[in-house]
Amino acid sequence: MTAEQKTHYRACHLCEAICGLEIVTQGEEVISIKGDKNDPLSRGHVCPKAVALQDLHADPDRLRKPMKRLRDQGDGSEWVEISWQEALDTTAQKLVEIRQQHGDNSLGVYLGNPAVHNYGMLTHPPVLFKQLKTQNRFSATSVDQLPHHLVGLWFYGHKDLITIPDIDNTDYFLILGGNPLASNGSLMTVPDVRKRLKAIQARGGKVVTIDPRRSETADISTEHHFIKPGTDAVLLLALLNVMFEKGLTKHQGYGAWIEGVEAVKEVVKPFSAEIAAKVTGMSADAIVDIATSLAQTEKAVCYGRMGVSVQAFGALCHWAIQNINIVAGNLDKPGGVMFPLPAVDTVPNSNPGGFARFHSRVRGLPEFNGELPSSTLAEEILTEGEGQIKVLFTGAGNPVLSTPNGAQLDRALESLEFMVSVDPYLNETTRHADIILPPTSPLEHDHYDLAFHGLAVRNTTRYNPPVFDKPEGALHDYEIFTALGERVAALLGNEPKPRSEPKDVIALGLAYGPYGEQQGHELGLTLEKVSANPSGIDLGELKPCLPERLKTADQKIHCDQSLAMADIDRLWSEVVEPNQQDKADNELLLIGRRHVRSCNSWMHNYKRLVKGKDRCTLMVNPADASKLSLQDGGSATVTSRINSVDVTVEVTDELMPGVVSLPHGWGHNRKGIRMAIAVEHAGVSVNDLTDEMFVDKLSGNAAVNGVPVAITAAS
Ligand SMILES: Nc1nc2c(c(=O)[nH]1)N[C@H]1C(S)=C(S)[C@@H](COP(=O)(O)OP(=O)(O)OC[C@H]3O[C@@H](n4cnc5c(=O)[nH]c(N)nc54)[C@H](O)[C@@H]3O)O[C@H]1N2
Ligand SMILES: Nc1nc2c(c(=O)[nH]1)N[C@H]1C(S)=C(S)[C@@H](COP(=O)(O)OP(=O)(O)OC[C@H]3O[C@@H](n4cnc5c(=O)[nH]c(N)nc54)[C@H](O)[C@@H]3O)O[C@H]1N2
Ligand code: SF4
Ligand SMILES: [Mo]
Repeated sequence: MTAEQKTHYRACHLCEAICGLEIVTQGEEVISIKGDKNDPLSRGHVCPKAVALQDLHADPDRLRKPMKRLRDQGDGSEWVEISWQEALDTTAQKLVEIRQQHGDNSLGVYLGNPAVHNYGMLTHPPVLFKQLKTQNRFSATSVDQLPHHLVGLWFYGHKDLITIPDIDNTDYFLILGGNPLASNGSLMTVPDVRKRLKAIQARGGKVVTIDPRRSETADISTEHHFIKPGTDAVLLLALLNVMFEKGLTKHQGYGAWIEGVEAVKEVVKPFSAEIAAKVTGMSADAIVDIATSLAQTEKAVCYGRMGVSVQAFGALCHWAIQNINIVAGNLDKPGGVMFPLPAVDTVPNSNPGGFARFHSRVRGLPEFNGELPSSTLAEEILTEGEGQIKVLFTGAGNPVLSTPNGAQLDRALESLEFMVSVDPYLNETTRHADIILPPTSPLEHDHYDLAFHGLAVRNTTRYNPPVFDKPEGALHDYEIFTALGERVAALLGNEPKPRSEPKDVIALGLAYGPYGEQQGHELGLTLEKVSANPSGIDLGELKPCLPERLKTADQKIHCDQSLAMADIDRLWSEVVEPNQQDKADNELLLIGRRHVRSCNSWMHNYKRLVKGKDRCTLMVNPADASKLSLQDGGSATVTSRINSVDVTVEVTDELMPGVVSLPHGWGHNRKGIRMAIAVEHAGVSVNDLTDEMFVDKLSGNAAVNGVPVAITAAS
């Protein structure tokens, strides 16, 4: 007898767009995955990755049982399956033992990006880590959106108060260093961004993209300007200066809760459109036009993402972006940048974050929100002395491929006394673990987007139960944290702190949230009510909420953040008037890129996503290719301060002269990886070239864009 077909509704957790899916299953099998037309946010949109969810679920390489590495046998790369009991007991024992021997900070923790897409990995890690406090905490945040959190804290008083473009109402959308057509949007949860960008143009508005590459987004923009990588801060300060000089400012309309604009006006004075033109490679006319348009278009947005966040002036760029939106009167206004109000609002009751309360042991980089920059992880493992990391916990992270100088980290991990990874794959990072604890497949647990509803261009909410039953004996990510927490508590003689299931946390969050039953809101949301609407519930457009929602101590916004303003000197000396002698003649600047069929380092094991043309290529402009005698399809050696790597060349005028681009997340050709398809499509890791010493000195965030490299033709 064949099993009956069932239709399930669930949001896709693979990227920030959180598209609604309609998934048909039969028995243990997924029959089809389509867009859910009734999802009020995604309206039926999906990208090619959604269908690969079934490949992820069925992947024979996905680990189902805990694994132990036989470190002392042969070359140390043999693994055996062990019981959960043994895996959890050994892990808890080692964590406690090594930490007792070497001190609190001998424990390092790295949590990666998928943790944010899997709500049990947001609610439950504290069950373990509240007992194992350490200053050596790291995450993908410091190779990503750290500057956004920092300006959230500075301007609005909470790291999670992040301004989001009101894309559906704006008439002028300036995008710096973001390529939502490939990424499906970031710090802007925006399914079907293409349609929404086209709609801006259809209503007579403009989309202006500033990017060293004519990206897929640039291609459908009204205007695109090339910019020399790493010079955006100069452009942004010039935009501010032009607005002040032309008397186009509108911040006066907000009232007394905006302070410090005069000081901003003073510090940006040296940044004329002409100077910015010279430094960035844009024309002065274009710069004046953009500044004027931002200020004079009734509804306008200035938005910056990876290209301006993960570069040497990431924090300064985002300080300037906040000020541009404020000075142009576009903050907290329909069609400008707004704050979503999610159904489970974590802002009121969560830690607002803090900055530079302590510093990394070896290099003295600042913490943010209790985490140190990931660029310092390897040196904290390799440098002897009090506080050296001896035991590492990774969860949903692949820092060997994702963080600068991954090659160094790859070596460092082998020197640890013990490493444990909560991860479904044996990959470049987890191959160094002593124990891998694999969680259930995403389709085997329920789903609520605790993070991304709070970053979305429209307020909506949805909760979905698991598509498949949990296999016998398997554990969800959150259960792994709970089981470890209980064991560690027993070993330390602490009372275990039980935490209710993630679902119960959400139930409370919904009922007491801004649309909740307990708040007397007309929608009266409860988990029950949300569950009864599996395609999600529309909560309406983003609405103005300032100054009421400000979390700053005095309920005001202070635009003149002194740490950012002090960083302008560094910008001047390193970017406006750099010492030309420091620059090699044949220097090019390396940047990253994303492709819609990929997702960071871990979605290359599914045939349907990796088939076709090689995507891990070094894009080079034709003029540079000819100067360097590089052939399209040929091979080149790329050399940075730290390393040399051979890559396949793709000659294209998409890139501006002097700039080359290589995507990240590749480089699967390492020994002992158990991802057969990924290994066949290995590519090279750009983070074997990026430099752990090249960081935004203000925030400590990595700088993976604008890395100086030299290139020669390889045989
Ligand atoms: N398909 C796919 N989607 C993804 C991901 C993925 O790997 N694949 N990853 C997800 C994650 S974790 C994130 S954080 C988001 C990121 O989302 P985005 O920020 O939209 O992603 P990128 O494609 O990296 O876009 C960065 C753009 O910045 C440009 N750039 C590089 N350097 C500079 C510079 O110095 N100045 C300027 N102005 N531009 C520069 C690049 O050419 C590129 O077009 O995407 C998410 N979505
Ligand atoms: N050069 C360069 N480097 C970059 C970037 C860039 O643009 N250029 N982008 C940066 C950005 S934005 C980010 S976010 C980081 C990402 O950095 P990381 O988060 O470190 O890396 P990922 O590739 O996302 O690796 C995710 C890991 O989580 C595992 N995983 C997947 N799903 C689950 C799950 O449900 N549970 C558990 N426990 N594990 C799971 C995967 O098997 C994989 O090992 O990379 C950064 N690195
Ligand atoms: S755009 Fe993102 S959320 Fe939507 S289907 Fe693709 S991977 Fe999933
Ligand atoms: Mo990211």
